[in-house]
Amino acid sequence: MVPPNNSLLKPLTSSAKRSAPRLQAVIFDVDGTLADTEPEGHRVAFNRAFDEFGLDWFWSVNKYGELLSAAGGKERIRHYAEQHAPELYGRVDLDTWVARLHVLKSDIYASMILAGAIPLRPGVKRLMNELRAVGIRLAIATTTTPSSLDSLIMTHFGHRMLSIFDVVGAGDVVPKKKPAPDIYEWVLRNLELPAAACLVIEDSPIGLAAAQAANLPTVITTSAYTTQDAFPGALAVLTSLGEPDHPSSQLSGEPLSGPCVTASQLIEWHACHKTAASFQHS
Ligand code: XBP
Ligand code: MG
Repeated sequence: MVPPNNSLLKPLTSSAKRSAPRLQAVIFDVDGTLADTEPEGHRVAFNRAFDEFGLDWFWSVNKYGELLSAAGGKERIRHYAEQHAPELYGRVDLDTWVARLHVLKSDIYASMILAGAIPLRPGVKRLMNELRAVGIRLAIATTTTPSSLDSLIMTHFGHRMLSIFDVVGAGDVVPKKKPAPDIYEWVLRNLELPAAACLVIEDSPIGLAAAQAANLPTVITTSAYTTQDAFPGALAVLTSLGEPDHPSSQLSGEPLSGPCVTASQLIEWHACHKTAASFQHS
């Protein structure tokens, strides 16, 4: 753990100091939040896997947007088979068949990511470095497969995911995927922190619902598929985390006080969270 460096923090307002517990961990979603992986990453990998599997399935950009209502790759394949391929959905070995197809898709996806197909979103690496520098722990809560996340982190940080994140909740560690709160509750248990001491960064309504159901204050950075969505109850909604030379635009919620989301901005928002007082007893 990197020791706190309080010189990097701006002073909190007096109301912020009074109202909330200290921010101790930031929990990041992956797809759409760390990187815009869905339209040109996961979707393309699914289509290549279908091709290699001899399926005539093709998920267009628009169709894939609809299919994102089924969180998780295996769940998405099952959902599509149920609607479009009843003969496959009726197989007695459906679970094994879906798992094999999904392993193939995940291998294709990892190769694409390791080849640098998808950049991190603006501000992600900067904010993570800032948070670690002030002693705030990092964690992951995602529906995506652990090997897919590890490829993304290796590619952009040059380290395995567990050297950056204290806790990684990914894939099938919980049976019920987002919008169920289970993955966030699993991460909180493993961080050994109450929800009140944490803050989430998400990109989708499904992710926001999962975090809110676990009582976690949530900042949204909208992604390719979620720019038109509503995010009621989010702490702040922005177009990205931004960089000093690539400013974020605020869409709603707590005001952003500079061009980009910094560690001190997250601390300030977290401290001002209006339901923080009730969280103190959770
Ligand atoms: C988004 C998802 C993922 C990916 C595919 O996850 O629903 O399932 O689309 O990943 P999140 P896998 O926003 O929670 O990161 O194929 O590896 O399941
Ligand atoms: Mg997401």
